[in-house]
This record gives sequence, C-alpha cells and structure tokens, in this order.
Amino acid sequence: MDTSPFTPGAPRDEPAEFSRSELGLANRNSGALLELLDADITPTGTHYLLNHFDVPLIDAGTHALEFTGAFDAPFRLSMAEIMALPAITRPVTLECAGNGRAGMDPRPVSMPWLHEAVGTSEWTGTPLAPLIERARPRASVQDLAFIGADEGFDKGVPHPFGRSLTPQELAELDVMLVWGMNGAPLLPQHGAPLRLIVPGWYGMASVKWLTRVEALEHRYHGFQQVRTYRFRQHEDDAGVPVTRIHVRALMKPPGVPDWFTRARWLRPGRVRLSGRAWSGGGVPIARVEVLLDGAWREATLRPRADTYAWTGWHIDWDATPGAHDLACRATDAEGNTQPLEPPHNLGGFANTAVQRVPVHVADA
Ligand SMILES: Nc1nc2c(c(=O)[nH]1)N[C@H]1C(S)=C(S)[C@@H](COP(=O)(O)O)O[C@H]1N2
Ligand SMILES: [Mo]
Repeated sequence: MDTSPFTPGAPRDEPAEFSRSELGLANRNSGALLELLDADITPTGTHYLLNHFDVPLIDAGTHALEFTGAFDAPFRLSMAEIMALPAITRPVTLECAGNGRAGMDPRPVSMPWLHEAVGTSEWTGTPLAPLIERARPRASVQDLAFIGADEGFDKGVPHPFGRSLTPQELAELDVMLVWGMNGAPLLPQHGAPLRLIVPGWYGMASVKWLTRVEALEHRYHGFQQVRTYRFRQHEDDAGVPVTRIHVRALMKPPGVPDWFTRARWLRPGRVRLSGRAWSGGGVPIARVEVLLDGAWREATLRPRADTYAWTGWHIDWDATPGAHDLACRATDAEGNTQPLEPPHNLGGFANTAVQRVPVHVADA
C-alpha cells in the first residue's frame, strides 16, 4: 500500500432510512460533482438532472413548437425555423428548488438532494418574448402555459409536465427558448430538442421537451403549477408559489475523500478553499463568508460571467492538525442571506441552510 499522512478509520454511516423509491429517484436524478465547482461552466454530463417522468426521445427533424389558445395569430415553428431565429448564448445557473431537501427535519419524501442540484451551462437559443408578440396574445390573456412532451402521474393525478408564466412575469424575465448547451445540441435528458430557460428562477420553470405554448384567458391550473411547487406549512395551506432562486454558497470539498462517507482529509498548512455563490433574479452576490476556526471570515469574490451566472470565491486557510467544521454563507446585494438551521416546508423547497464541511487535518 502507498504511504499516506492520513489515518482515516472514519466509521460508516448508520444504515440509512431512505426508502427504495427515494433511492430510485436518486439514481435517476444525478447531482453535480462538487469537486468541479472551480469550473465556470459545469462540464456537460455533470450538470445535475431532475426528470419527473420518463425522458422522451424526440425527433428534431419532425418536432414543432405550437403557439395556440388565445392568440390572434397562432402558428407552429419547426426546429429548423426556430434555429434560424436570432441566436444568443448565455451562461445561466440552474438550481432545483428541492436542493437541500434531505437536510430538512423531518425529511420531505421526494428526490433526496443534499447540496448538489445546481450547475451552470452556456445555453444557446432565442429570446421567447418576440415570438409571443408575433402570436399576438389577446388583451384578456392571464397566463402562458408551457407544456412538455413528458407525462405521468403524481399523487394519483395524470398530467403532462407543464408550467406557466403571467404576461407580466414574461415581460420581466429574460426567458429563452433553447436548443444548445455548451456549444452542442441539447442532450435528451436536458430537454432535446427544445426547452425553456427561465433565468433566475428555480429549475421547475425551465420546461424541457417543449411542445406547446398556450395562451389562457384564465390562470393555469397544471399540477406542477398549483400542487407541487408551493411553499406550504401544512396540508390545508394554499401556500406561496416557488419562483426565484434563494441565495446560496457552496464549497468545493477540500483535500481527499473517504470514498464511502466522503469525509475529507487534508495535509496541514496553507490550503485554498474555493466555491461558488449565486442568488435569484439576477441579483449579484455581495459577500461570501467562510467559517474557519470558529470565526466567519470574508472570502474574495471573482466577478460573474453574466447576470444569471454564479460567482466564484476563494479564501486561504492555515489548516492545523485535528478535526474542523468548515462552512460557507453567501449574502446577496438585497441583503438576503442563508440560515444556519434548515427551514421546513412540506415540499422540501429552498433549504439554503449553510453547507457544513467537516474535515480532518493530518498531523504534521
Ligand atoms: N418537461 C419537463 N421539464 C422539466 C422537468 C421535467 O420533469 N419535465 N423538470 C424540471 C425541474 S424540477 C428542474 S430542476 C429542471 C432540471 O433541468 P436539468 O435536468 O436540465 O438540470 O428541469 C425542469 N423542467
Ligand atoms: Mo427541480
């Protein structure tokens, strides 16, 4: 065996009480690899995934997007017609509203994310607003519904995956109709051949496998709009819709891991700690603090690449032998910050409680 300064022997966890269904969801819906957090753009293939139903395989050669409902000039566009529209490419950080869910107590039973449901890709597409204009929504339109090609059941209710935005929201958000990711065509699991990207909002709004945009003269009642993505405290609570991303920082775990527990081992001496921070609605990060030897110290920020892309941060630490509990916490330009203890809601949304990173520093 190679010599090592580390003396692990870290005990394995208690047998987990996660259900087989949660395990199945966790296998299908992979998370980011936190050791790659130094990359401005998450390498394709390590971007997190969240698919409610089955991934449809759609033929881009025959796929069309339909603008239907209360439009005065409804139309359909083939993929070729869409890809001939003025194209823009923007890095946008996408995060699942359920990120952090497994840290809640009691744990809401759903996809059991720890911290890794986030990534930043360069999305290529065209702004959606001019297409909505072209279809001429009637003045009576209250909602624009975006319907995906995937369907299934949740709580016994059959439905396609669909979400909506009001005309007002659409006017305020830089929504993109996207066919490319990091310079390549969208992968099937990320919504090929066409998806929405709603920058600054949690990922559920960025409908994949987009087939239809429907103008409604009433509010949209789709399951994923009215049942799933709401902050609710109890079963009778109508709740508040989940919209913008909440501020969060993550640290690239330093040192090397124990493969099973992922406990970290470091050599003593100076170590550069780094990570990412982001918030919703394009609001910039004002500050990242890192808990080092019991004190919160301010990290150095790197400018973000674009309005909706995450910010890099780093701080140097003189690691001394022994066990240490590191943590990081971001504050955005509106003064929003992260709680030390997890909040709770029935759906398990937006648990932005600070990430704790316990590390062992080897003897000199
Ligand atoms: N059609 C469709 N769109 C969808 C979903 C889905 O299940 N079906 N999942 C949503 C959720 S909850 C998230 S977090 C993002 C995840 O996008 P990604 O898998 O490309 O990271 O897609 C959103 N768009
Ligand atoms: Mo999500």
